[in-house]
Amino acid sequence: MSETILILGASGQIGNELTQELRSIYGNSSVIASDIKEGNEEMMSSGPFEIIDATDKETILKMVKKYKVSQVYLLAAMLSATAEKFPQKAWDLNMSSLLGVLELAKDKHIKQVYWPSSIAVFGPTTPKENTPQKTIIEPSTVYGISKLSGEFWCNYYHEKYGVDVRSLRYPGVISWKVKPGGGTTDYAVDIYFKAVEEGNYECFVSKETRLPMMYMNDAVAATIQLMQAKPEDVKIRTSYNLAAMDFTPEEMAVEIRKHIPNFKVSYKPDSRQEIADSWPSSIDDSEARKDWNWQHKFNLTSMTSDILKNIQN
Ligand code: VAH
Repeated sequence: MSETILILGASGQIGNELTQELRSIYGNSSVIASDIKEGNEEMMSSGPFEIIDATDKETILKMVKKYKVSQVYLLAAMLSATAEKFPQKAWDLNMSSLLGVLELAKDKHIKQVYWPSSIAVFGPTTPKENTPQKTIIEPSTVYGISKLSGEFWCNYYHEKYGVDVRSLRYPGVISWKVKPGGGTTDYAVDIYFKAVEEGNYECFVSKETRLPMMYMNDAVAATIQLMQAKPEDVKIRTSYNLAAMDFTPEEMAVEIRKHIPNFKVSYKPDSRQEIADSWPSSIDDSEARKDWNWQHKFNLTSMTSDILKNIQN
């Protein structure tokens, strides 16, 4: 049976690249992109686009019926740093959008749901090294609280109503096509652009801040691989730990200097340092590798050369 996919939040950092990859697999006309604002030229010109607010369940249902949608990818969310500035708005956007889509699946309007969680579910009491799938989860950020709640709503709708909802705890995701908005890990994107454009970067977290990170290519591949896995292989219905690498801004600078020798970094930690300090420094994703054969492809060296090559072109 052919799939028709609706992406909510398609203009965002991950939504944009998921849209392109899904269109290359399922066909441009089978992947409807949507957001509250239009996306980049590549996305807008390659297939159908609708203006949809992810919290507007009625409009989502109308579009599901209009396009006979079978799968919804819900990428719309307010990220960690912005969520600390607008807690109630973040909670409303992140939670009502998820509950609305889960209800559509429960009422059989759609067959499958993808919803991203994050390593932000973990808090300062979580073991920091090789954080296991099941461990202490006491988030200290609004974003982390919304992701923790969302994970257990997903599990509830799966257990109680048989909803086929699947989720990944993304690490910091690094890309060059569409910049992220309002994240704590955004420094790991900004640093590449500033290295090319200005030859120096003022980093808003300390040089020894170690965080789990992943290249966008791997994050998109993992997402689609999970959604295409056999239902019986998806054994975790809260959200899977997902990992590729972990590094500090200083290790990034050393890698960048292999391409831009005089690149300089200064450090001026701001309020995002406290958020970063509450998160793990590395993740154990052995369940994902065991249950549905997850395997990352990019490390800091190969990601850095790929990003700089694309930005400099
Ligand atoms: C953020 N990029 O910084 C997101 C992500 C693990 C971090 O959830 O908020």
